[in-house]
Amino acid sequence: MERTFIAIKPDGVQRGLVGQIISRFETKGFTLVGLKIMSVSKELAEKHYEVHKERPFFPGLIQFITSGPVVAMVWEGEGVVASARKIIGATNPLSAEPGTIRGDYGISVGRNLIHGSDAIETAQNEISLWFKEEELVSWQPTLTTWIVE
Ligand code: ABT
Ligand code: MG
Repeated sequence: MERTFIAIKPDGVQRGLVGQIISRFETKGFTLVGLKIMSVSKELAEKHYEVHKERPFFPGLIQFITSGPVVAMVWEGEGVVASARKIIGATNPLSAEPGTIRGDYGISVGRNLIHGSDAIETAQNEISLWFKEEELVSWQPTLTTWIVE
């Protein structure tokens, strides 16, 4: 079953949005299979954002993501990678549609609240970077037949 990596960034945690953000994925019908709050080391941050290594915003990005607790999650469900990106909204919260997380709660690209994997392969890499296999729980919600035909 498809899985994606979602992280509530330090701004989302500090602003008390953890519950509301988790609710969006939960009420959509996706299944939570991994969840932890953590301090992100510089090493983990640099690995996670490795593709942006040469970009001018990289140092600020690493500083930001290591500046406070992050809530790391793995969500499961059919089409969850692309759907989660839609729920999250555009990278710049000012361009993100109302109804998306970034569109509803943010105004700045450097404080965009939440991360979601951008492709199935990226998701697999990010899940193994952030979680050990034994931290993930495979389970079948009893509501499944009321959510998936
Ligand atoms: P992430 O989910 O954090 O990866 O964001 P998203 O995939 O929507 O956007 P990308 B392009 O991956 O941005 C990664 C982080 O870099 C920040 N950023 C990006 C800037 O600060 N300035 C820029 O010009 C760009 C392109 C935004 C993202 N996260 N934060 N914080
Ligand atoms: Mg990205």
